[in-house]
Amino acid sequence: MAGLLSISEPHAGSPTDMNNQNDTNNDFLASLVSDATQAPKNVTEQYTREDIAQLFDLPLMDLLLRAQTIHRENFNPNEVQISTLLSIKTGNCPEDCGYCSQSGHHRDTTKLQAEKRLEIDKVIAAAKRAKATGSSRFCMGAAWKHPSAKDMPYVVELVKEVKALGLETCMTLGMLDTDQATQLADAGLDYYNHNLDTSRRYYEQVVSTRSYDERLDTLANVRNSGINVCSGNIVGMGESRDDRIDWVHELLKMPKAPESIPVNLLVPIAGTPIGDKVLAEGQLSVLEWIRTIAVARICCPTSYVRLSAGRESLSDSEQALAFMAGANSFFYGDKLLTTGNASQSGDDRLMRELGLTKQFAAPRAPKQVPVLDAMSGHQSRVVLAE
Ligand code: SAM
Ligand code: DTB
Ligand code: SF4
Repeated sequence: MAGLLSISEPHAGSPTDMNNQNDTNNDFLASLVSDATQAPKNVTEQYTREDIAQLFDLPLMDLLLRAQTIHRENFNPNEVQISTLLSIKTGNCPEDCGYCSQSGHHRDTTKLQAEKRLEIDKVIAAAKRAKATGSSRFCMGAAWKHPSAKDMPYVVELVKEVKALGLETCMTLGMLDTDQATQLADAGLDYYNHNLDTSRRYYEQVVSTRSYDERLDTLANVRNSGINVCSGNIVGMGESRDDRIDWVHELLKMPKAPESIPVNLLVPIAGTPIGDKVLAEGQLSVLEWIRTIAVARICCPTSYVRLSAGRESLSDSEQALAFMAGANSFFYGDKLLTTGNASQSGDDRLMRELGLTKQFAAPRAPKQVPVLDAMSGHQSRVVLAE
């Protein structure tokens, strides 16, 4: 941080000395530099809502420099984590998320073909292909309100089989109760994705069938089970900058920031209420998405920040700027869940041109300990020891 201050300080006699705006910015940057003699503060104490708002307001170059500096303090800046997505149950979702192709509420207009649960061997075949291409994490998504009791053995089996391939596992299946989170943790699930999507205020314009507090409850259940938390947002749904600020603030109000933060850029899908509105009125500037990435990087310095939906429409330079802003993860492979992704060959070329290398998988190795039956002395089951 001290390095950043010296870079950001105006040089003596430079024109910036006379620029009040820059003085204010530099004062702000200086105020964020921690006193090396103090114990490190946790993120919740470090950034207030006002701090987050000021970060968003910084001139873009100052914001990028600060984000890149913090990125370098916490990660190898030229290494990226890559994940491959697979939809294991597509369409006809009972939730009414206004951006989503898979909601049963919009099926007459999106015309998305719903599908049954994908067979286990097909999922494993896709996971093997993902591993062969160099992906380190395999993320399985289902269009459910929550998994049912009969879905649990299926998803538990998937976690075990995908992990056995040496891949990290991630699932996004809707809401989880404590028992379901524990079952997935015991199976060794590495990450669970459940997005807040936006601020509490704007959320009511987006979803009516699942509350913001229910999302926070699921995230708490995931956190308490020992699974890594993946929780992000969507930028460009018609929300204001205040909503993006409040979303970052929500992450900092959690007991611990998510380990993984997907920052989706809305893929406007014709036939969805939000997609149709954005297609008619125009999309948000990509630079605002890049700002959001930079602020997430600064406020959650040790989290992976992921370029998620929306990359297909971006230029190489826009993506390079997003990595400069501190993103260090992205979805790899030609498809997301129902929409296209940037092509794999294009991503390979971009990584070569940017000098980025793929991070290796490091699946969570749950420690298994035998539990002995007190009467018989036989091992009756194994449990996770954290
Ligand atoms: N059904 C599960 C759920 O919502 O909890 C998991 C799948 S859902 C598709 C995962 C996330 O993808 C959503 O929370 C949303 O943030 C993101 N997403 C869905 N449709 C999108 C779109 N059109 N553009 C950008 N992100 C989208
Ligand atoms: C996340 O935040 N983004 C991914 C993942 N988590 C599951 C999903 C993006 C979906 C984009 C729209 C689609 O393909 O249907
Ligand atoms: Fe269902 Fe998830 Fe789509 Fe919402 S985002 S409609 S919960 S699949």
